[in-house]
Amino acid sequence: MSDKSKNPETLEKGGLSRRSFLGASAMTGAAVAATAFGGAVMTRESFAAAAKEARSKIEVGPGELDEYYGFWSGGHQGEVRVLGIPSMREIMRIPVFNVDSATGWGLTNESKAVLGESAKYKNGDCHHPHISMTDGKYDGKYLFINDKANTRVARIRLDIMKCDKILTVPNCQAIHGLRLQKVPHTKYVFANAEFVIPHPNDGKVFDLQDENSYTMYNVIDAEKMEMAFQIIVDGNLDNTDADYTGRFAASTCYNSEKAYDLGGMMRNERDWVVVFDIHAAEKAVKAGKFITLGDSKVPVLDGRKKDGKDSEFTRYIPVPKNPHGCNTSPDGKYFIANGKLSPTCTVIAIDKLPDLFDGKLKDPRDVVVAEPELGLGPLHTTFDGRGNGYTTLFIDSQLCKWNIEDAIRAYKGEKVNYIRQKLDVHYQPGHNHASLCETREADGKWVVVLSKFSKDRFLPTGPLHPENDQLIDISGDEMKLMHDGPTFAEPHDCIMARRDQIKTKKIWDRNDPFFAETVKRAEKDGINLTADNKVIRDGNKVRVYMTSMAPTYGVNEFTVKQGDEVTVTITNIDQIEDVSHGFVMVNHGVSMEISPQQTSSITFVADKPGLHWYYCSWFCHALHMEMVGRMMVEPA
Ligand code: K7E
Ligand code: CUA
Ligand code: CA
Repeated sequence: MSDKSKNPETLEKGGLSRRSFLGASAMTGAAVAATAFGGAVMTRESFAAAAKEARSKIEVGPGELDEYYGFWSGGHQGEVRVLGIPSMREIMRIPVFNVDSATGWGLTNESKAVLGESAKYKNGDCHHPHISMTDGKYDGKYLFINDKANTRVARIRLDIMKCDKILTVPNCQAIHGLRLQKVPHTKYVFANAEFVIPHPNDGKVFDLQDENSYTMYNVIDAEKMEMAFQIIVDGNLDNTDADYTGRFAASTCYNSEKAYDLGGMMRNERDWVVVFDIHAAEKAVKAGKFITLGDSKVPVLDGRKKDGKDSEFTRYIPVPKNPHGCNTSPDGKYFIANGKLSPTCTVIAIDKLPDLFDGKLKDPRDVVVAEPELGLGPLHTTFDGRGNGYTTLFIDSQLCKWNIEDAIRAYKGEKVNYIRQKLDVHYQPGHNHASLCETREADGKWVVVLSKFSKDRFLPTGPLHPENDQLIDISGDEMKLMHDGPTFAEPHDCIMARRDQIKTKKIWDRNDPFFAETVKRAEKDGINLTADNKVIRDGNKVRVYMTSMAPTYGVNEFTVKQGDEVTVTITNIDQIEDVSHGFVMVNHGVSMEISPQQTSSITFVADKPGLHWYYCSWFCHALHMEMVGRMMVEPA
């Protein structure tokens, strides 16, 4: 460890006092410099010593299970990944906004039904995975995640680890920040639409300063996965989080300028955090005080200031400058906005918010109780449940541990050093996430830091590098780097839950709603899916029903006419855990997974005459290679 990482004083002299704010050229300049010179680096000896100790702590031997589930966003790759902590082993991938060849996600009828209209998009960009909660603790039921690229929110059922609902958020562009209501339970998903657009967006107005150009805060019914309501805001929206009373949520805004270019977005020294009074918004919706936009029936509330006056459900708290992350401390006391272009974090006291909404506090800055200087480029803060925050410093390539109550004392003018430690991370960290940190049960054991640059940490892979997710032990007074974990583009964020909080099924339930529509269709055809092997002709539509049991399909050959639309429906009647089958029709772009007791179906056109083999793609048996069949296509 370098001296710099141990002694905040040194950094104070060498770093922070350089400037209190970064301008456009400084921000880009500093980022480039840090990238080019590799940021701060540990010596080889100190790293080797640390690594030795680390190995004993993170060792999860063959056959042993990890302590925590980690759910990683797959970024612009579009999936969710499941890791074990502390081993950082990848356990599973859950396709969501991408197309996946192994499971047939985006190819099967069941997954296309989940994707709905948006099945036409083959890409996604997910950032923020969050687990549903009851009374401020993970209940293990769902995981929600945003898609910035195509303005969607997805829900994953954690009992089967499959995506079961996708909602395209109307009237908006680019869902970025996403968090869940924590208390009394996750009734709502809160989703920030990032970009300001004209309303209606019909090509007649392009001016972002127009009063009908705005973006909205989106409140989604988590159980129905339907829009509950939307709130128009001033400026734009970046990240969000909710409190532990169920009343408030807060979002950062970096583009209060409503600018369209870099210089414009950095013009103001302060942007803001917008706080939403969810209860007041619900009341306004109930009272019918909303508008609707275009064909959409979603209630829309106006949360903008009018003639300098606040709406009944929003307050704007000025904070420096282009803030990014928004994080609620697990004691429920504070919203913390991360300054990005300011070296500070702004600490907002949630118990002062009722007075701000009631008008007892006149100046919105009165709810700010601390604004500690932490280092260059603070992006996200996480917590250990012992009163400390851990903030990623993008430009400094460090994780800064600081004490929240000491920062509050310093803000009042006391001479206290609130910085506990700075640890080099490799390199340019975005999000960080501590175990259970979004709940009352934050246990202060592990932090994962998601670094954007890996540079020299792994065997080279050509111009495109992996990210580097570092595991840090925070259980003691000192943070200790334990493990580098290369990941593919780009886990913006992750979440960790205790392994006992996630309960999964070993095999499918035959009544599972995931394939209930397919079962209904089969019943209409008079098919008993677990027993029948049958080909049904319906004009130029052919429906092939078959079972699978290692190592055979119930139907080993069928004949169709060139141009027929063929739907193959397979029910895996194996009852044995882990015996998944696949179905691939060669040269037809057809592939799917059929796990024990699951029914899967896929539809394609038999457009080529001749013999076409199909085979099982999931290795299921010593005779797996022999698990095949033939489709005979007669020329039209
Ligand atoms: Cu900071 Cu999308 Cu949460 Cu990336 S976001 S880092
Ligand atoms: Cu069935 Cu491989
Ligand atoms: Ca700004």
